[in-house]
Amino acid sequence: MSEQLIYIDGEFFTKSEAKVSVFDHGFLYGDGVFEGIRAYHGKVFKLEPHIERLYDSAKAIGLVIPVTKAEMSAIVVESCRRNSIANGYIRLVVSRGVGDLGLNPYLCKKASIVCIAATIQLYPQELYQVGLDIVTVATPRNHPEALNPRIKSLNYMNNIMAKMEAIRAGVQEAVMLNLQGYVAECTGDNLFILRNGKLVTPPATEGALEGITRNAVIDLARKKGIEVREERMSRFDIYTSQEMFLTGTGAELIPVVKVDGRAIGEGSVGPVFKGLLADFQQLTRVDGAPIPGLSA
Ligand code: PXG
Repeated sequence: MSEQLIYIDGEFFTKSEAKVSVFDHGFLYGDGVFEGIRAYHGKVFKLEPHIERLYDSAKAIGLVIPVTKAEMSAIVVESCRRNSIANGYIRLVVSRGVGDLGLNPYLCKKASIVCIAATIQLYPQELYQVGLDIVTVATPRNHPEALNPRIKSLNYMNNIMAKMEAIRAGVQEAVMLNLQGYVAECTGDNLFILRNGKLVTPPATEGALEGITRNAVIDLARKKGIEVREERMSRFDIYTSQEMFLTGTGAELIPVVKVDGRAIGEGSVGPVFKGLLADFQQLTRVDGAPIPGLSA
């Protein structure tokens, strides 16, 4: 395969030549925003909502993106085309750009755009069949008035600290609570439980990113006639649920069978999850912005 081509500010560079300045405030301060997007079957899945969320995140941190949404969409599609990525993962990053040493973002002249089209696997394949064992961690999700979790910012320290706690506890993922002690989300995924026949997920206002996979699953469940509620939940609700699963662009849909040592339901992957996974896989076949030459 020819060398990977990475988009930086209007040009494509080979992987070895794709470099950004050490004075970029994305590197110095985590000052910027990003999206993780997937391509399936030659189409960029849910491209429009990802682009919308990127611009909303940028708006919230007062960052002006120097291209239009249509141009940004074209950058993503072209990155996939040039790298022959029909099924893969796209990392789209907008940083504050090159500035001085010193926080002042207004000294950064122009935001920088990077797009990497590649592949990703977040969890070992077998965990998708047997389900995850996860724990609640002590690190609370960021307070929304400090750094709103609805912003997909380049500063993932909060999530990384939680991920470290999980790994040190011998598991792969962490349930994060908000400062009130209610369930928010996992480190890079939203979470759902099935309780009394209804699917429940925390509202974004409880300290979660409004996940695009999450929203797709909500739509699919409602189409199936499953009642879905965006409702505040506590760990009690998780422990006493019949099923649980996580959603995210990286993780896709992955079942959870144990939380803090409590088996969820029967402690095995449940039927509602299996049905939604099949529907999601079907959706990835039909939804998405076609990549020229790769789309069936
Ligand atoms: N919450 C957080 C904190 C996330 O970072 C999600 C929820 C799910 O959102 P989407 O829109 O993807 O359904 C995310 C997304 C990675 C990785 O490398 C993480 C995400 C996406 C892709 C890759 O760990 N997180």
